[in-house]
Amino acid sequence: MAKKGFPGMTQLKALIFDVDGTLADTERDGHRVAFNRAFAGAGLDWEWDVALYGKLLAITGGKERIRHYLDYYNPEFRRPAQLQEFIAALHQAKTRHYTALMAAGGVPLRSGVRRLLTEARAAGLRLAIATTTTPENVRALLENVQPPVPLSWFEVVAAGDVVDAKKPAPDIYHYALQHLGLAPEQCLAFEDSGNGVRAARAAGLTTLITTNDYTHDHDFSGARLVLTHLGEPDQPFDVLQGGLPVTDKHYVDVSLLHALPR
Ligand code: XBP
Ligand code: MG
Repeated sequence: MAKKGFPGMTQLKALIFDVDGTLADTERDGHRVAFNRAFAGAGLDWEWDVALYGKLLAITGGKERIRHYLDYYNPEFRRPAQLQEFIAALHQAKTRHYTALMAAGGVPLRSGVRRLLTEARAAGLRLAIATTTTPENVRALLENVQPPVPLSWFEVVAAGDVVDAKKPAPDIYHYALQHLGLAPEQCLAFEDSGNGVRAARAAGLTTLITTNDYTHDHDFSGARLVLTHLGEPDQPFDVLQGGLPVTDKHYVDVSLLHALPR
């Protein structure tokens, strides 16, 4: 079997992408705004500002995040008897607001994402998604970037409640690997957050991080490489942690990924 990278390394077969913060900066101007619109629509005076939302991102998953907010930031709120149903209904409204926001102009893909997806497909690498967000949100993001990215580019879309435990638990990565029929050594994970790298590493995946405004100070120990973004030939990345494989490029392409030790 032809092997790239250094001797003994299993051949790279698939790339598994997180969505929020990794494919696009969806949190501040997408999810956060959608939560606030859902709260207002339900007659609640809750307002998640940019700073508070950064703290709430410690908990992945929208329903889990709302419950955490009530537990730690709004304990005075008089909870309805059916709290779980109340949160689920709020969250459904939030998903409607989020998908409408994407349809109304959306959030662009991050630097280098479209190029890397395109090059990876051309090179025969398989693609998958592993995210805590709701599946409709993944579709809404990809359908509304310009030009749209077909969801069918991703052989497996592992999202939301298909597993019981969300990131930092490894479950969503286990699910993606199982449906790809691959071992973790045959794949690379792309993440943007501390919870994301913990999930991917716990599933045995080598992980490449691209940071953003909400995550640049997270603990990325265990990541193979931490970059500011994937980059483009005219938009080089900065390396924040980890060693680059020998390359004269300062953007992430397929040859760099093959050379990255796993
Ligand atoms: C993303 C999230 C998600 C979204 C909200 O985490 O935490 O919960 O903010 O999505 P990651 P839902 O990028 O680590 O997967 O409201 O649809 O749950
Ligand atoms: Mg993320």
